[in-house]
Amino acid sequence: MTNNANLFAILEQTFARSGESIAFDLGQEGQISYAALSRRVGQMANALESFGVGPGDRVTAQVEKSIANVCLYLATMKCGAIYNPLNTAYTAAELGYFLADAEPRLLVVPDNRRGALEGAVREAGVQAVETMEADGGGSLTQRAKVMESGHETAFRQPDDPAALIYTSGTTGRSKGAMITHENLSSNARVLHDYWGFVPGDVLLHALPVFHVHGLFVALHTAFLNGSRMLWRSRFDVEEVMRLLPEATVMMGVPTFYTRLLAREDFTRDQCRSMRLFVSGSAPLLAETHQAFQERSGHRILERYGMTEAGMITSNPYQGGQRVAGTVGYALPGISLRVADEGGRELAAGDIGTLEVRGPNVFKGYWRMPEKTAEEFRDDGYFITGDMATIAEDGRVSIVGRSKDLIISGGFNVYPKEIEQELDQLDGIGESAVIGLAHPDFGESVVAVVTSVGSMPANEADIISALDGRLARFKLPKRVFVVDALPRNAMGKVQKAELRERFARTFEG
Ligand code: MCA
Ligand code: AMP
Repeated sequence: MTNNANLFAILEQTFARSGESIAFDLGQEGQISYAALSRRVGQMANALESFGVGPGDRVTAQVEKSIANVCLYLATMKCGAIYNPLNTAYTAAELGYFLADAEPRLLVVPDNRRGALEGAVREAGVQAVETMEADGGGSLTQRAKVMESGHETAFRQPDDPAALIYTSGTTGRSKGAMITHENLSSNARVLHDYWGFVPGDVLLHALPVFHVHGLFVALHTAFLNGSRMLWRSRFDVEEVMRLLPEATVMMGVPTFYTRLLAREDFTRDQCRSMRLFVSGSAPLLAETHQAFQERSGHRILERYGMTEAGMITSNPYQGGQRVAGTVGYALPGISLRVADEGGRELAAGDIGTLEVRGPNVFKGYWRMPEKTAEEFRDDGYFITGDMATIAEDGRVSIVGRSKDLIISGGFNVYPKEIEQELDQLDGIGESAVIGLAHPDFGESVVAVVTSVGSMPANEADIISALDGRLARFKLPKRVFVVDALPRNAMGKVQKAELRERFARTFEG
């Protein structure tokens, strides 16, 4: 059908052109061509429809990275439904909220999750629960295997949501960002062009596929290019070192690069066929950028984005400098400004909140019109919550965050959520959760608490009490017990003072 804005309608054209060339290279476990991928997506789409999944329905998936998982994502789009991926680290206790909010027609989880979710599934009125395991097997894949591969791609308007991605708020519960087909297709095309993808590019894919970086940025650019992907279920530094000589592009969070640098046997030689290393999701330290160049001969290209707006800025691929500590220029078609709290644009070089407008900016938060309204200006700019400067020539530097957020190894952790859990524990009076510099994760979660009652609070007990309630990456790596939290005259906890006091926690 012409003018179908469904992103899958665009991707299937490159799939058809790419035919028998390899889409996924799984090493010892074989290869999957673009033609085979198309067939599997068609079968999966028919399986989804057999559960009544249609345009506008949500499909929630908490599954490990696999080809079947990618087929599930693509098939959901093909049916015109909305894909809602969840971090595999979330506990069953955390999942209830997402199910109640998203009200999916279909939930896909590993079999060993089903029991713990029974109550939440009933309450949310989820109509079908199917399984998918880490190896891609499970009841959903079984069902797809016996289906026909022919399936017409549903017609979608540019503004129809393709995905619902939860991002935690500084206050209250997570918000589902509605990402439209146009958000995804405009961003994918811009990045494919801006980063100079060429025939024959091979992408090393070691990111998770439940977030924007691995699911959209990496997959979509490779798909548009008909590229082969060296596909790994997670970032394992040894495997990545082994595969790099076959790759031309890798996208990663800063931890990927610090882990490579920590290996003495990581050398220029491994990078001989590489064209581009991209970093994002968290700040890349200038010293990492420098050390990486010295060791590999490559200047990492740092870009900046967020769930609600996809990729926003990028250092230049060609025709300009990649400057360490900056995130480059607004991508084509995207407008940026730095503004004060009232939304007044500031002069070049002044620090303020970065605001963004363009075809990349999401439609709004799922069933939260007030929250959506709060985060947009009247003229359509979205308030990112990142503090930045824009130089005379348009170069953007992220200098901090106005939102209370910790980014640990590329995963976002909202202190408020951890504090709320801590405050419920026996023996804890009050708590403050802060992010501290960490050599591996960039920033790490640390809790500072006061003790009440006769039993003194104990670090190990506190961490194990949180285990099972919060995803492991959110657990404090350290807990300090203090007599009192520092507060200002207004009674507000002085987190900056705590960050200073405990700054050296992970040094050495
Ligand atoms: C794992 N652990 C973590 C993290 N990952 N703790 C804190 N922060 C983390 N990120 C925990 C594990 O549960 C385990 O604890 C312990 O740390 C050691 O795990 P390890 O094996 O070292 O971890 P790993 O499996 O190697 O993972 C580290 C990782 C991974 C490779 C950095 O976290 C990762 O792939 N991060 C990428 C995140 C990402 O894709 N972000 C993009 C978001 P225990 O033993 O207790 O279980 S999209 C975004 O931000 C925007 C749009 C953007 O701009 O891209
Ligand atoms: P998320 O909510 O997971 O989409 O994370 C988005 C946030 O990650 C942004 O608002 C920034 O705070 C941060 N971020 C992403 N890329 C960069 C970068 N290159 N430098 C600094 N912060 C970044």
